[in-house]
Amino acid sequence: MKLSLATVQFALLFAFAIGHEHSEETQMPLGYVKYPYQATYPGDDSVTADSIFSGITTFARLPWVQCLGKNKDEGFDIAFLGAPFDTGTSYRPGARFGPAGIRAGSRRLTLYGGYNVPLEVNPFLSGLKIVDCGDIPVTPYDNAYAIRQIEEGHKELLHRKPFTSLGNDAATGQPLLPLSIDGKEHPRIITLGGDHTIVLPLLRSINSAYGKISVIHFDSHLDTWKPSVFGGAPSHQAEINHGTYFYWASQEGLIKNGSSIASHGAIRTTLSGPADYENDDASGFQRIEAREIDTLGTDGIIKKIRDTVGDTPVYLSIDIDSIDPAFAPATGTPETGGWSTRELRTILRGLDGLHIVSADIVEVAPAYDTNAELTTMAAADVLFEVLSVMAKTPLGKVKVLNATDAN
Ligand SMILES: [Mn+2]
Repeated sequence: MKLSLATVQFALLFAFAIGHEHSEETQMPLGYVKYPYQATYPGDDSVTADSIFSGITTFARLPWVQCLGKNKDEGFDIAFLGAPFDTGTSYRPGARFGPAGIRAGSRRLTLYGGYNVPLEVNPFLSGLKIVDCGDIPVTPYDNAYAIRQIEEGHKELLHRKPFTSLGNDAATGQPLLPLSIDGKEHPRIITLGGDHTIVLPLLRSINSAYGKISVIHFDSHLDTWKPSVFGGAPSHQAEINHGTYFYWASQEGLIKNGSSIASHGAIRTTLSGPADYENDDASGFQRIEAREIDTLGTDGIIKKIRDTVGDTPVYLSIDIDSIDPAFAPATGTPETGGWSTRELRTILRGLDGLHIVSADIVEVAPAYDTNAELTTMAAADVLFEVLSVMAKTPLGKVKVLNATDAN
């Protein structure tokens, strides 16, 4: 039987309706979280306290929209969406609490208004409708089912008409055309993981709109491992985990392959042997080792990434373990010798101008964090850079009349 998200939702709604006939009437209004920060008094158009440190937590205090539930017709331009899945983890579990942790780490993002000084943009005031869609319902009991839930939840949002249409190119005044293969405009989704397995269903969803996609992948690990190498694969389901999802994505033709188009950054894992790199090559990736930052600097790293992906539409996946555990200890498989939070943020800002169609941050496992919320704060700030880059560059291009016009 095909398990559709709609079926799951219907079942959940039905179960809920039996026990709570008047839930719609008694539930507090959902749209009360204001941006920008606005202190209000009881009765002054608010139902509860709404400040940086109180109220219900959404990413960066953005409005919560039940995109997969009662607000399924509401359009948006960029959505934050949780995928609380961690049953594909090889070492430390706990990333199912990543979405909630990252939201908590993001509370202060808009305290001063959210203007990004180096990128010269305030994504929250860029005219785009940016929302927090809450989490995809994900079962912790059945990985195959959960992976289907993540794909269908993401796909449902990805194929929603954006709130803001593309309009015209700021430089030329010519109309912007979508970058998708279906010719339609799509909103952008920033997924809060979850362990890295979620990228397989996310790329399946992305494929439905963009076809084979370039990938920029920041991680200390390859994640293109063959199932026989990573985990031993006692069953087919066990073959799909947070160390093999890129192998499968490559096998399924989801990634632009064989054309030097996908890029790993911050690699520093140990290997089963040099053959792991040969397998990684076969999956279509170019590697940037974490230690290259000592010789190339952040500018050199940025250049390597941009030379690899060119101006193709790109999906961005960030494992928090690309950052050194000194700065981001709360993760599933920590590796020392990583980049600082500052270095990763600088490199992400270096992607300014690229067409990032969607993104994720994964492997944030808050149970291992410090009391100072180092990791969840780092994750939120990293996403602030991603959001800023997205807000600056619309997902469209002007029509190229001949080959010499292309760049
Ligand atoms: Mn990793």
